Amino acid sequence: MHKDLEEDPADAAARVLEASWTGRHTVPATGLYPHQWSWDSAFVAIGTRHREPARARAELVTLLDAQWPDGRVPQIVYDVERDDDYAPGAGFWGAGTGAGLGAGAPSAGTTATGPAGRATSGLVQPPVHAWAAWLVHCADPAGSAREGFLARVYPRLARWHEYLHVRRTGAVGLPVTKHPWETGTDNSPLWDAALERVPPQSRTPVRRPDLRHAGTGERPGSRDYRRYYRLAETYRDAGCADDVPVGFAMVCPLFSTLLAVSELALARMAAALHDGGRGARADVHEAAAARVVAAMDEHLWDEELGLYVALDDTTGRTVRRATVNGLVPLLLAADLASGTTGPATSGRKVDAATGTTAGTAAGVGTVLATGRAERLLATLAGPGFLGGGPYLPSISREDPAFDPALYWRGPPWFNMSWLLLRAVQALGRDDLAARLREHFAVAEPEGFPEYTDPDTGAGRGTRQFSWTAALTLDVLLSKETTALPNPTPPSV
Ligand code: 9WN
Repeated sequence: MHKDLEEDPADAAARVLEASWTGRHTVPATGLYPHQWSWDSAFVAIGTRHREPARARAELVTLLDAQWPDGRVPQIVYDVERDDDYAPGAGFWGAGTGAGLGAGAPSAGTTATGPAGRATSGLVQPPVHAWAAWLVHCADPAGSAREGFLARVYPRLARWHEYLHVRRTGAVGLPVTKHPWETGTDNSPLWDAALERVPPQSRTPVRRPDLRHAGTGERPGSRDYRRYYRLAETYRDAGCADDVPVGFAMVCPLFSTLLAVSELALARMAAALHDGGRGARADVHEAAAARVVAAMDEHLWDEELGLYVALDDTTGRTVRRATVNGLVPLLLAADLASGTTGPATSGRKVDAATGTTAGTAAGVGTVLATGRAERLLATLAGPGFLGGGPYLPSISREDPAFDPALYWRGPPWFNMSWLLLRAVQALGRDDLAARLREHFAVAEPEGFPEYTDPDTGAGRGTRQFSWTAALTLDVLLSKETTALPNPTPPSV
């Protein structure tokens, strides 16, 4: 576009989202990712709510319509018309044929089944949905009330979390991911050692339509892909039953944090619905969040690295690698609900001035153990992350696997910049917030890329990527300073 006709970045971001809207959901990218992805839709809704709140609500409702009877919210809801454009497709999961898992196969023993009539993957993605639903509600409480949005989504989100707590909770009391695709950070070195144990052979031939849209040096290698297929096949062939070991069972600090934040979002929803006499229980969700945070503090903290790490649930050993996943718990270092819901059942209070946590004083929301917030802030500002270059890399620059081009092994991602931005804003660290905002300044000029170079900010991966556009919109338009704000009062 000619300089004089340059669009406002918020308008440009909104146009990307408009172009990727199918009428029921938003695709992450029209070429590379032509279906509905679970956590992408949550991030998309967080941005869309500012200009099209009804569309943001529809985005989440569409996803939840594909929820499985066992409560899981699937990683991918396929558009069967585009099945050749992404692999593995609906056919891999036996869906779209009317006979497979994702199409509502009859239940046998421990076999899990998908939602009738919907073609989905059997895997899941990080549980950011309840948090997104609360933010969507807060942006337009009147529209939300008119549609009965909270009453509609709350029970489904509660069942999704119950699935994670009951079917996916591992030895240390934290949710376990069964495949790197479930972590959302697929190619992170956190999964390398566990993936090494998976034979790099699959019965299904590996197709790579993704390489039509991104360079081979930016995507996982073919050996990794064969392992991805093998693992997915093993899980699928066990009927996606969670009591059958598949050879990969990883606890991730990012996944766990999002579950805790989302539990607190459910607590806010429960409190709001309770007024309507629906009997939803805020204290149950607050207690669940507190349990997750306590388990993270006990099992995932790495004193030497100064952040949280992953844990291999099969061996019980931690994976001592410094990644952005391990910084995201900083979200739990602030009093998320900002003292506006009912009395707290748990949690340790953060000192607003220093950003540190102190003792076990009751506070609304759940915060990390003493001293952790300070350490995390120091690690974030240190040479591995923001101290080493302009943008927040996906893994520490000091990690031997750091690669500025390869996805999830170095390049900064906008959802990670957004999560950390929300965290430091809540802690009043304007200096770090300004640094993280710089990433969003390159989004529009670079064509809303999937991720960027960590030094130059040049776009990498696919372009017109929906969550990049959505979260840029949120950074430009949101006035919120806490993770779980109050509903916007109606304008007079
Ligand atoms: C597999 C859709 C998804 C994101 C993930 C990202 C990437 C898929 C892939 O794209 O994963 O789910 O094919 O690489 O890693 O976070 O949800 O945008």
